[in-house]
Amino acid sequence: MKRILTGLQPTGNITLGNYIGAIRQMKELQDKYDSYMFVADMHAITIPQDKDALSKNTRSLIAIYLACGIDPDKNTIYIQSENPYHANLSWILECNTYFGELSRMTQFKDKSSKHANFTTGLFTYPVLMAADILLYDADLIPVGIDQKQHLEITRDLAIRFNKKYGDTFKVPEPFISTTGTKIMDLVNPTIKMSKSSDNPKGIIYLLDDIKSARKKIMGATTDSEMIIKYDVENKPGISNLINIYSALTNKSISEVEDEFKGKNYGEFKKCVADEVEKLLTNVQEKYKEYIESDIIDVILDKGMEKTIKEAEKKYKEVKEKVGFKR
Ligand code: ATP
Ligand code: LTN
Repeated sequence: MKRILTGLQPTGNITLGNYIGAIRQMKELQDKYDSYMFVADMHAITIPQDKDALSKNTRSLIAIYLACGIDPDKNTIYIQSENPYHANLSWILECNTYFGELSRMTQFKDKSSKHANFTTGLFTYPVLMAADILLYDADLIPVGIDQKQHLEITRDLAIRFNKKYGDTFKVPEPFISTTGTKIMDLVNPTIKMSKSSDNPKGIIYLLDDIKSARKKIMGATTDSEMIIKYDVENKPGISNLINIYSALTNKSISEVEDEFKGKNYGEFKKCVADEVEKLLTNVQEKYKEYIESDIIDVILDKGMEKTIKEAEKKYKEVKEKVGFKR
């Protein structure tokens, strides 16, 4: 059985973008693949985090996974920082990564430009991500398109290491769905909807109050053309809403365009808001049950034990290959 693996950072409240780009895909694929889903808390601290918020967000993210339908019987669910081998492998990979290739990462350029002072962790972030993946011989990595460049470097590192030290790592493939790869901010549809951005009006959080989520959709920036047509360049707002509707209903872009031919933006937005409401209501009901329950710790202990064992084996192989042995 092929293995899929993905992680989300506990950097804030989970957004509709995170759901559509990553969680939804894992949910759809979990029946057909051996699935690994984790919380990337070590990636989160590449940007300063409040320690109480970090641990609260970590637990909350597990409850969100479960509430969104990630089945603990079909998935190995774990927290990155509970397994020391991620950082250990990352170091060895860092010593096989060029400064120049990390300097080209657009996420690094983007995030470092927003902070007067940024850490070396932010710079080496993609290497830790490569370690997350290569430790477990994952085949497919479901992510939003913003992570594609990090997967390319993961592949390059795996190939480079295999060439230098002999076959060690499986070379993973990105798994990027054809719809909803990048959900945009509702107020400014030319930037990504991101959980750490500071204008909540443009972001639907999965735990948003339903009324306010509907309001955000109804108030989303559009254009004056009054035609429901997918055209990212000239109609970014409408195209974003089409993407959201298409992802939540499993309809293709052209099916959505046909469905709303001749309708006005108000009618279209109301239908998008209905779909968002359905999703949020369902997720929030389940979230309430999980966040209070001890089941989270049972699942995490199991995931930690299993992944430490597996990662230890792979790390030992790597360690010996690079010459860390007596
Ligand atoms: P941050 O703002 O802290 O960078 P984020 O909202 O970008 O967070 P991540 O934790 O970096 O979220 O990403 C988790 C997953 O969600 C990744 O697979 C990423 O590709 C996906 N993702 C994030 N934002 C979007 C979006 N707007 N549209 C589609 N997928 C997204
Ligand atoms: N960098 C990713 C989170 C992440 C990840 C991973 C995703 C960390 N390690 C391994 C897939 C596989 C992000 O910010 N979305």
